Amino acid sequence: MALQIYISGKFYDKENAKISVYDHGLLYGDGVFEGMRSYSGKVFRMKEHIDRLYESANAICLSIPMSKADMEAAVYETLTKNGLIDAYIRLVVTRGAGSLGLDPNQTSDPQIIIIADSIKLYPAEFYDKGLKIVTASTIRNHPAAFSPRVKSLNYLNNIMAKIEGLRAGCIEAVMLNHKGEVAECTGDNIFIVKHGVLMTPPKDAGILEGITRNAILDLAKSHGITAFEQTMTRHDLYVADECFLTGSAAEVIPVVDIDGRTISGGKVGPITEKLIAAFKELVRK
Ligand code: PXG
Repeated sequence: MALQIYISGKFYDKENAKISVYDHGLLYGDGVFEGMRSYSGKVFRMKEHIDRLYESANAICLSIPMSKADMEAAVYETLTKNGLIDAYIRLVVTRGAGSLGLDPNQTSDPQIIIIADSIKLYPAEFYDKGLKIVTASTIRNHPAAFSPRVKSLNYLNNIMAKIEGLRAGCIEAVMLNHKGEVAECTGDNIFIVKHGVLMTPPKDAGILEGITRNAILDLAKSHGITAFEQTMTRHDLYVADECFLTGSAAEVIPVVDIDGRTISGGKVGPITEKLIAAFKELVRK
């Protein structure tokens, strides 16, 4: 059976799952989304993802025409319909179809799309050997322009940084904020370890407050690892003892080279290893 895609209350075969070319989600990137994971049939930190989706929607003055409880039920229905247990779930809410022109008041029917598909992680070798990443010259969205805390359908900034990374032979790239401080990667948050202490840029560095990031901060505490939010520069990355990235799709992935500087002796560090194991255990629970 073809993959079943949920669109606003109905299921469609993958090849027939379509929305209007007048949808402002397409025309202007006017919409919000979430990416989450299910493990053994249970969605990891579903409430946090749904809350962030509704917060993102509220920030762009988009009212989602569905309750949070119904949204959660629709996510599980999509998983069940596709017989998926361990899956990646993409939730998208668009402004809906309207007339040409920016005016959101000329749109109607926000579209709710749920895609549950098999998991696409980075190639397995990177989890063992670690990633090489570079700093992109494209900075993260200026918080005074449009908050990077909104998970909107406007990802071009990050895509430009991703292209820079790919052209340098890297599958992820570090993005700085408008002050030149480390913000995050194009689709992942960043952590470093220095002298046994775990650090990650603060929310006000202009980042998406990742749900995996928060899970790692909690895990560090419960495993006796000192962890805090810390403003950092590229230099802090270069002299770090360990570095790793977090995201719903990536989970926890080690970094061993940043802009040509070897981190952690080119091997996965001990605290990174400990947290990878702790995260695996957490999602299995
Ligand atoms: N920063 C950015 C900019 C992100 O987009 C994260 C951090 C990690 O957040 P979570 O809550 O997932 O721990 C993200 C989210 C994909 C994909 O399909 C992944 C993300 C965004 C868009 C697409 O690989 N990661």
